[in-house]
Amino acid sequence: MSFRKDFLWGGACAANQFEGAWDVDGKGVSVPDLCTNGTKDCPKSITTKVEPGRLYPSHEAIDFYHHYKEDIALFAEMGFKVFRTSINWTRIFPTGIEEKPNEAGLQFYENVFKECQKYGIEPLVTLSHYELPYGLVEAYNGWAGEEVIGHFERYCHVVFERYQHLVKYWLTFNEINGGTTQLGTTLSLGTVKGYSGPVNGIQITPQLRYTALHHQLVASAKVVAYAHAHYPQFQLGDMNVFLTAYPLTCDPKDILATQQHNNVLNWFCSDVQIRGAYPSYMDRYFRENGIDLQITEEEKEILKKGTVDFYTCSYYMSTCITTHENSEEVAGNLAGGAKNPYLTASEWGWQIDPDGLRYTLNEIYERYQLPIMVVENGLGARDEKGADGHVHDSYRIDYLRKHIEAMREAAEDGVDLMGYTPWGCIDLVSASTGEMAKRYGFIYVNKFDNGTGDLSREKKDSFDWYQKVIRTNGEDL
Ligand code: BGP
Repeated sequence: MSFRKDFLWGGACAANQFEGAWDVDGKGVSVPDLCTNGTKDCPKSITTKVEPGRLYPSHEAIDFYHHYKEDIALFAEMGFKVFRTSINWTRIFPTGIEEKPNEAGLQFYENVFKECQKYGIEPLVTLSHYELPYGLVEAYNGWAGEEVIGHFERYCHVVFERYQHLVKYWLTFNEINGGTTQLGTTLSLGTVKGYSGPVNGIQITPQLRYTALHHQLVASAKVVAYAHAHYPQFQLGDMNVFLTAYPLTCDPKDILATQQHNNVLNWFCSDVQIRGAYPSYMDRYFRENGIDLQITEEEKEILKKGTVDFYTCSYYMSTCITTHENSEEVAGNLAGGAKNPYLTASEWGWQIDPDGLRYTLNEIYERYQLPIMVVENGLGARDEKGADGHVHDSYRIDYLRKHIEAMREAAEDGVDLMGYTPWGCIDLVSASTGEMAKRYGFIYVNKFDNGTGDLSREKKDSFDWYQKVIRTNGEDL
């Protein structure tokens, strides 16, 4: 057994990390546009609130806005069946609050999706990928304000209507479970007004964080139910960052700590979005962390009605959990936790674990019995051009090959896998570092952190390799 015949091979990007053109054609300011180290175009009062010191060239990025035809042609050349991208909410509603959408923004995505259609590429669209309009931060403190739900619904209704004949697959919030962690707060919840303390350890209270996340879960359920009612041809998915965690030792205390860690971080959001209700294990967590969510009966009904059709996640790494002191921590790993002695890590401390992907996919499928798509995976690396002027990224091929092998094993185990979109299929701006230097693409973009580069595109070795993988439906790796 191997991959399904209709397996969706492709790649993934997000508007704020690759489009650039941050203020053209009526686009408003979104949260990531402000993470720019005091760029002159940004209101200074805001940049001091949002991670100053972090270079975030989302303003120009790789200028997909003006290169989309060329880029989609390259994706088509690789044989993409699907292209995951996101709609930047502020192109459609510049502050999030307007009653009427911005036609130029709507037209841009129509052009992009039609370009995909030209090559038979199915768009997979994330409705919100770290792109909250800053107007909604000012007005309501981001997702902490219940009012944002209504604004999100209006935005979704408009794009559903406009793209109903061009887009079938939708994801509501990128890595929604990132909002359970302090780290995910700024970009995913937009609650940048309510924190105090050091900018790199953004502190907002657990109460505020989980309130904001609750509003996202309700908003997601509302638009999923709406889409099911109005557009039966749509398929809607959730999207989680799956940070697989193993017990560091066989001490039962480590096993328990890992279970609890996984419940809150890896399962809570998808349990709500797939099973339609808050899981009981969260009651104790909320009690012990001073979180009091007044969930109304009406909201419970909404959550029950708005469950998704398929499960998606990003998967980059795994980590270990332990109750034992003096274990070695992993540096830079998004998941935190203890170092796994059996794994190597990327330069950024992300522990590379293809077997963990097979394990994780089995766990997810066992729990939900829904089709699964791995919508992000890949190796961030500092690509250097060889003497012949080309990037020979055998390390990336090696990483992807092992993860595709693991997916094939999972399919053999019985997991219903529907597709795979490796992250940053064309080089783009890194979300965690704000740099171009951390590259993931099959396509190299001549753009550098010091602002230089002519934005030209070049194929890396991985381009031809991935083309072959797609052509053989994952047989020839
Ligand atoms: C995920 C995000 C992406 C992406 C990716 C790689 O968490 O959904 O937006 O950036 O991680 O992370 P990074 O860019 O930090 O290397």
